[in-house]
Amino acid sequence: MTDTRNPGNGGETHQQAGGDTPVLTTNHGVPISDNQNSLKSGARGPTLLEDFVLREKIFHFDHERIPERIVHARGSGAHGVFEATADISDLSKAAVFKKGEKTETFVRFSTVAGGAGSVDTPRDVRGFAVKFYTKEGNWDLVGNNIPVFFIQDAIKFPDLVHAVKMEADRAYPQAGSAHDTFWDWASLMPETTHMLMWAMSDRTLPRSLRMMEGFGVHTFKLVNEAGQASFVKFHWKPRLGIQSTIWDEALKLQAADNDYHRRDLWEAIDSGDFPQWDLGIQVFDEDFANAQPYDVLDATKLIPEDDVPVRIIGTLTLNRNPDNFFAETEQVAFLPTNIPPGIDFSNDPLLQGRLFSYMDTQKSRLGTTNFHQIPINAPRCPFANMQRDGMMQTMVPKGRANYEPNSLAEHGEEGGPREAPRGFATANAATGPDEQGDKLRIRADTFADHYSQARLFYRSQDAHEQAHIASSFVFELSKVGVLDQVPPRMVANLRNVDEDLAKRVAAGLGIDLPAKAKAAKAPVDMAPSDALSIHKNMKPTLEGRAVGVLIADGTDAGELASVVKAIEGAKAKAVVIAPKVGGAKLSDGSVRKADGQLAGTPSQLFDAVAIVLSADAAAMLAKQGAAVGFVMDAFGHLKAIGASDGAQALLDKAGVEPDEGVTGLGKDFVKAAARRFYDREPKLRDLA
Ligand code: HDE
Repeated sequence: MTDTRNPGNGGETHQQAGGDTPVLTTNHGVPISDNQNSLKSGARGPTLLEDFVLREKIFHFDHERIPERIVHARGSGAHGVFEATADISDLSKAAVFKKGEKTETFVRFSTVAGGAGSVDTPRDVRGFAVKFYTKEGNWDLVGNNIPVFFIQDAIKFPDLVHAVKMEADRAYPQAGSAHDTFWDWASLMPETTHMLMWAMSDRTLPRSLRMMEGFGVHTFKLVNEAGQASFVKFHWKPRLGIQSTIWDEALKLQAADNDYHRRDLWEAIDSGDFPQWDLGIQVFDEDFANAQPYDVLDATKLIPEDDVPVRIIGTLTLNRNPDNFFAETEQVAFLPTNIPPGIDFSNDPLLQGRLFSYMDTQKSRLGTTNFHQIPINAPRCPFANMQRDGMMQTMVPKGRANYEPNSLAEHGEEGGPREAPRGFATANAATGPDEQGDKLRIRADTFADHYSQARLFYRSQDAHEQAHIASSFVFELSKVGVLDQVPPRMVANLRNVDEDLAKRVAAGLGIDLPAKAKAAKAPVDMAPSDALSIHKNMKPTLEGRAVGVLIADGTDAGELASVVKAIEGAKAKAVVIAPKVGGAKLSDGSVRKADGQLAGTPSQLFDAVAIVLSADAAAMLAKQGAAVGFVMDAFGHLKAIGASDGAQALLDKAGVEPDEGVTGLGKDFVKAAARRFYDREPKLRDLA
């Protein structure tokens, strides 16, 4: 039905309730019959204070925002399921690990430094937080896409975050570490060096949230039924392999699509292309821990996979997009303190600080101690205790049993819940030797080596990756403004990592090589580890990726159809781009609608491009910046370019030189499209 009561003046096209369409009401259930006009005294008179419909609507709107997360403000979430695939009952009694057990999950990926409205592709660490709604309560594995952290002790976290976020007086830059205060602080904190190597590598430029690893970072413990504990590190291994963009591409992605990662995740899940990760564990004991040259309680250190291989114990599948961003992704509250029996904390001083922080931050963000009752946070298993009341209490406990012990049941009243026969108290009984001693503000000597693992990381990279790291240091330090002392201080630290790296960064900045910084403990050489390199772990697959297919009037219909078929056959998305979004008239007279307009759909959005043009169209497009840029950037971003014979004029104009990655449109294109051509890079840009 259409509302015609106020013809021509707001309301004439609005649907009214009836049939399946529910009635619009206030928050208190009063029906609203006019949602277009406020209540006035006379048609042109003042609005009346008694208009509770208007007041309630505006009142609620005024309070729609809650404080954003102090870190990790920008995030994307998805529902999923975790299936345990290995029997590790000898290690942990946790129900979530029972072979065959399926556990509902909610995952939130995030950038760290930027605000909620910032872009998806800055150079930044990514959060990888997983909430498992296990039978024995929620387990939150709140990790990152990098296995180590900037600092060793929680007491330094506010300094780190203040330094990296926008500067206090000017409120810029947003979402980036390339500024004075971050590098001032980092260069004074040698313990950041290992994490800085990761942060300056392409790990912080993921191609997709679906193509990055995740790590629990800290050493945790697994506890079995007998109460025996083992140390454990958690790893998420993406089924699609690791893939990163390169810096120039990431910069241009910020312009092309602010929501690049969020959209990619949403669309993949929406189309049934469910992203998957395997959960791996590195398990070791006290003897192994004591034999290492680093401390396993130090979150700036990893355990090389060559020393303790990663054992796969389950698979996470993200299979459902949130119904509502605010209710789920924004309100989800991760707590590292959420662990079920069978998993336990270690004494890592960074982890210990986190155990305090998260509960606290949720109260500030969500406004009430009852945030656990919000559906996305509530356990899926029953929960009951004597905690009562508080703001926004939604549960209605019956009876008088709000204390324990009680004997109310003896009189036939509800006595309420009682202690579990099996739970944390028993799990904690034997989780490693007790550490005791004087009360001290001190850091163990075993935390003193800040450089060996930074060196290990750098030396485990291939030559292209090393060049990217050196160039990132140059770029970031080149953005340090007035603080002249900072770049040399940073390079002085880098001399402890690798002399060649330090020289490259100094040369790139145009500064003299400073004296080596004094190391708290002299670094040692560790055996390079292939697991630390992205390039050594990329999967030569097009699966889950996207290829931009550029067409124009005159494109050969057969060629287009076969290249699209080949791309889709390789489980990738073929996205057709044309100068006009209405499409292009193909050689057979048919019109192929475009998925994107050339001017607004640059090639950085794709993993490879196919240029399917007639000679006339190529000559015409060679005069258009968007078309030339499309091809030039694809080449510059080291992507495969498959081209029809007719496309040559455009390729020439874009400066494309023949190499392994420049192919025709046949099978060799789809094979090439699964790769990046890093060997091309030194010919195209000066890297440090
Ligand atoms: Fe966090 N961190 N963090 N963090 N962190 C937060 O909690 C904090 C650390 C991580 O998608 C906050 O709910 C302290 C390491 C992720 O909702 C806050 C310390 C790692 C997320 C907080 C750390 C992380 C957060 C902000 C040092 C990787 C996003 C909002 C002791 C292992 C979770 C919130 C989401 C969020 C504190 C260090 C990962 C303020 C004090 C190390 C993925 O509580």
